[in-house]
Amino acid sequence: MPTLRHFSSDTPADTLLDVLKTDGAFILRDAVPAADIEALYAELKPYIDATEPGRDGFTGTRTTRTGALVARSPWTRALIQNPTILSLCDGFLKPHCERYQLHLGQVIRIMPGQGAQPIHRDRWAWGTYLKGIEPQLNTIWAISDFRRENGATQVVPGSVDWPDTRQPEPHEITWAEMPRGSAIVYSGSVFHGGGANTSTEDRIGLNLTYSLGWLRQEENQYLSCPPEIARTLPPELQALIGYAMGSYALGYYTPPLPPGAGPEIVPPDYALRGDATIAAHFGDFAALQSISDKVKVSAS
Ligand SMILES: O=C(O)CCC(=O)C(=O)O
Repeated sequence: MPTLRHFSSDTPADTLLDVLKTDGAFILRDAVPAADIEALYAELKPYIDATEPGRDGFTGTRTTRTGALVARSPWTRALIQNPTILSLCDGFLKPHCERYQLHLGQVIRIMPGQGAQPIHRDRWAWGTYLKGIEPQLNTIWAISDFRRENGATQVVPGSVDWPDTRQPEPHEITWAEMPRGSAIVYSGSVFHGGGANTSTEDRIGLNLTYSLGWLRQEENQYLSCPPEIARTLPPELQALIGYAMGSYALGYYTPPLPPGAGPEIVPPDYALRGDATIAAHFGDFAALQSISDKVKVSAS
């Protein structure tokens, strides 16, 4: 059986990035103290308990998926900005975009009796159109211990370059066994899936994923965390969930006001601050300049 490598949070980012690129996944061990995981779970439990299971074999009829975590859970907000994970996003995603973004936040509770989820790639959220680029970096934080019997994630190390049509043989699959407070970090290209829960306890994981800022987010953050809640968040988190331009022209909007009552073209964070003095504009001129430099077209 293949294995996943385990690392502590103080491992150099370059080492972790190399493993992410070759193995497609690793375990970040004991990255969050037990007391913080307790507090996070206490905050989320009422929402988890009230969530109905999925309706099909992929989402899992004995699995619940709970979202809107940025809006609902201050502890999750901290985890989204975990410095080790953000430095990995810097190395893995930032070379391919002006800005990366939160793609989704979801508590996945695999209950006793749930069978194994079909093995898949998370990047298939965008179909199979994207080629030759890594669009996504993912985490599942262990809120309960992850054991093979309770549904630890199935992973196929080294499958990042496989054709989309290849399915793993049983001997190519391993399980992301880890104590609570650890996380599996995996690329959008690695084959994986939820494990079967043959135990009598729930397996609870917090799935936080990040994607290139020019791609559509899987969880629509503008609806899960609308401006009235987003405006209470720190600016870095506002930008991470999407209240910032994704590039020079990506993500602007026009406040739908009467003629002359407001600016015509503003970045999305205008919805949070409503700065009446803001001049109508797309994004940062530097973002335009960086595109023009690459394609050798004059921006002036
Ligand atoms: O919960 C897990 O272990 C993995 C879930 C997963 O891969 C998915 O739902 O796409």
